[in-house]
Amino acid sequence: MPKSIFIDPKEIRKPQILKINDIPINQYKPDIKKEMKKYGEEKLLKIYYDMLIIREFESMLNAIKTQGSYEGIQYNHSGPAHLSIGQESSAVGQCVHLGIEDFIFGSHRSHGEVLAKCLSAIDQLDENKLLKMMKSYMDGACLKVVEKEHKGPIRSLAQDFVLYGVLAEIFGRANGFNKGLGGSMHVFFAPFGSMPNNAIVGGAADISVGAALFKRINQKPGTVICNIGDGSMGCGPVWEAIMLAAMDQYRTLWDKDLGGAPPILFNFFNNFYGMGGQTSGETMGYKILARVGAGVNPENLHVERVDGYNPLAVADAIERKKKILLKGNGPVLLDTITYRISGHSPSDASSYRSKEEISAWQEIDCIGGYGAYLKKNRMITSNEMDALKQEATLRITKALKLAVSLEISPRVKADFFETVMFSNRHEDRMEQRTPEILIPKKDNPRVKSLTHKYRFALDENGKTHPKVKVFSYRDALFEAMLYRFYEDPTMVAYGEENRDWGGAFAVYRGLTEALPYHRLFNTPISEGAIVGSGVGYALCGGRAVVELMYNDFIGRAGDELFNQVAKWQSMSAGLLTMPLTIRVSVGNKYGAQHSQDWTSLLAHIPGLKVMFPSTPYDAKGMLNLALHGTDPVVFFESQRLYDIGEYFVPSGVPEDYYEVPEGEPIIRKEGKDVTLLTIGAALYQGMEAAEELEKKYKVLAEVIDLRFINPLNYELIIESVKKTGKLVLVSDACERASFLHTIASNISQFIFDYLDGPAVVVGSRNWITPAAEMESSFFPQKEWIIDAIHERLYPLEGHQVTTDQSIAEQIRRNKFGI
Ligand SMILES: Cc1ncc(C[n+]2csc(CCOP(=O)(O)OP(=O)(O)O)c2C)c(N)n1
Ligand SMILES: [Mg+2]
Repeated sequence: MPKSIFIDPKEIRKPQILKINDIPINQYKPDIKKEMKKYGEEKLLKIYYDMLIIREFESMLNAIKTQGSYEGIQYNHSGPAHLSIGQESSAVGQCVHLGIEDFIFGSHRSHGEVLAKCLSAIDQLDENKLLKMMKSYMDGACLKVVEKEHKGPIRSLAQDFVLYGVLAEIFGRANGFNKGLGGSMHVFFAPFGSMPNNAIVGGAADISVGAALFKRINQKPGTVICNIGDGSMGCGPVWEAIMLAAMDQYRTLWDKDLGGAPPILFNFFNNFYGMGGQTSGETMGYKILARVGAGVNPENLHVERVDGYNPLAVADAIERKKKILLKGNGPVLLDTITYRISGHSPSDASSYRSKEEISAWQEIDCIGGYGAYLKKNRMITSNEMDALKQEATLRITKALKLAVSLEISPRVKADFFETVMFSNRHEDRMEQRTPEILIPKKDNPRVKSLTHKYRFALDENGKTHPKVKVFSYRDALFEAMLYRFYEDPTMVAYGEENRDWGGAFAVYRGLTEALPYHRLFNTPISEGAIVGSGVGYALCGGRAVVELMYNDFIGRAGDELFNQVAKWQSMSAGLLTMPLTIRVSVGNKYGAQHSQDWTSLLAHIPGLKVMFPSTPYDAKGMLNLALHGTDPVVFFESQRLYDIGEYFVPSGVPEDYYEVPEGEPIIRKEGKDVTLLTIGAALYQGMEAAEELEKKYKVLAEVIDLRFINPLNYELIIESVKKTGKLVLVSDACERASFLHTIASNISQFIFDYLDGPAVVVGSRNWITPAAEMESSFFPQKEWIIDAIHERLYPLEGHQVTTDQSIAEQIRRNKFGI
């Protein structure tokens, strides 16, 4: 807690009654005169037309999915299609007051939202600019297809471009907006402000907050709308996102000139169902979703329930809420009521709702209702309506014809995936401007104190310098952070206890003095939102470093790591980059829930770079590397290592900038008899074992510190094992399914003929981590390594085992799942 905010017991303990402000529900009053004045006839008709286009698009997909044909065109689409028939007015109404700079993120049911946002952007853009954007998008691949078939104005061409780009994406084609790598549930078109859509219910929430943070912190125009369903109100990350968005500090502590809270609107398209679970009355207790806003802050999140069946009611709400957001007075919550006439997906038999209910909503259909309103006010005739419907059908038919053809719309080749898993770029700065820093580097108290420290751990006599005088692993991480903050104006770092506390383990001590609040801040204890907002920040083009105190808390950010951080570069076909570093710390001494090494879990996730330095030299060089790249990095650190100095590079940790080459393990001690490979802090047990092997048994172990889990160059390991013929692997991760087994298995396959015996894996026990005093029975010890070599690889002359590392014991443990 910052010292500037005083918690006064006298105030806090006073008896009071908390009053909650009223929450408006469906307060919009249609008034055609006012609406005409505000929008004009052309715009009011365009709203109708956009709704028709979306309805026809979704109806076409429904026909394709259920009957395999539409307007005589046959196609079998095996992928998903979550349709929004019935919800068109809420999507189109939302975009009426949105500019291109306003972003929308969405869910699995977002075809309509993408189309609505793109169609509205087309109306706003100058034709030349529009053409330029279409020409430059994927080198014009998508434009070329629709251009051939098109006559007429550029805006009309742009509509075809959007319909085809979205449909080709849904069908998984190379000309789709994300080259077919996103598909139905992830399609987006960033140039028009339609941002990634998420197949994970509620997944867009924290990402959207990150995008809004990016806008606020970097003074970008526009707002961010997070479109999610009513079902997502039950998702933890959605609540976490709301908490992060509603922090007081934006107004109490951040620089006033910045403009206040991040401009984020959580819009719930409330169709009253999450698949079949009825949210109001069955799976939730709020009765009216809007009520939730009352719990979050004194402004009730400016919450309202809006009639999403009237596009003009939605437009009105967005116009008013946008003003609040732009003034920095957000966040905002909207409960936009709507109804999906279509099933959750085309296979949905609607067994959870009555025919009467569906009919009742069909009777007040949002397109029919709005059409009748226009007709009543003499803006359109029945014939004109028919003509518009026909035009919509023709357009959709044209897009479908192009999208189903494998000749016109091929798929990417399988090896394309290889090229988009990582962006592999190096960017000194994500934007060209001067970083916001408060003091010159040399005036920083920590920088000053570091000048007095020994940058190599040992003195001339080989004795370790006193701890307080040694430049440590923690100091090394600090230097990498500081460097990048002074280079990259977009860089932010945040997480729990990141500011005044100095980072959970004092890595950031000294950063508080150097950086304004908005570049380094504390967050709620919301690991999901910490990581997820990092995703949103990064995919908008900013560099973020987020910290999870203990790697044991990764589970709290599980979806964010598995499905968001790791996947958005490739799901966007490389259109997005992810310069996001997630610092996590492997604990010890704190028992079962704070002392496990989770590297193996992360190793299994495609799309992540995973690093684990074990020396100060590497800590700095590897964090420099991570903070220079454009890929997501999970950066493991060890609490056992924060205090240690550099023991391996005699010239010490350089003061200047340097990077460790990516994916390259390093030899820590040369040897010829056995290769001893370690990950993370296990290096030090490995070194102890190597020394004893040499001293007692004349066995020269070659110790390799893996450093990188992914990507990983096996060459050095291969060379070493070719020389020694023997491989022992050690890490603090639990033995079962440890990443060590992957390396062991790969080496066995790559150079089987060179091996004298099986690769020997020594991991932690498959238990809970015990109390500090008993940790040596859990984490691999020097004795375990030597005993394992003796029992499983080759006998060491005169060796007496003190632990049971035998094969029989391995088999016994597995039998009991331990
Ligand atoms: C985290 C997660 N849980 C479950 C699902 C399966 N699922 C897909 S859509 C859906 C219902 C979502 O309801 P809601 O958020 O109201 O959106 P709607 O489908 O009504 O548009 C469910 C349970 C999922 N995709 N993600
Ligand atoms: Mg729903």
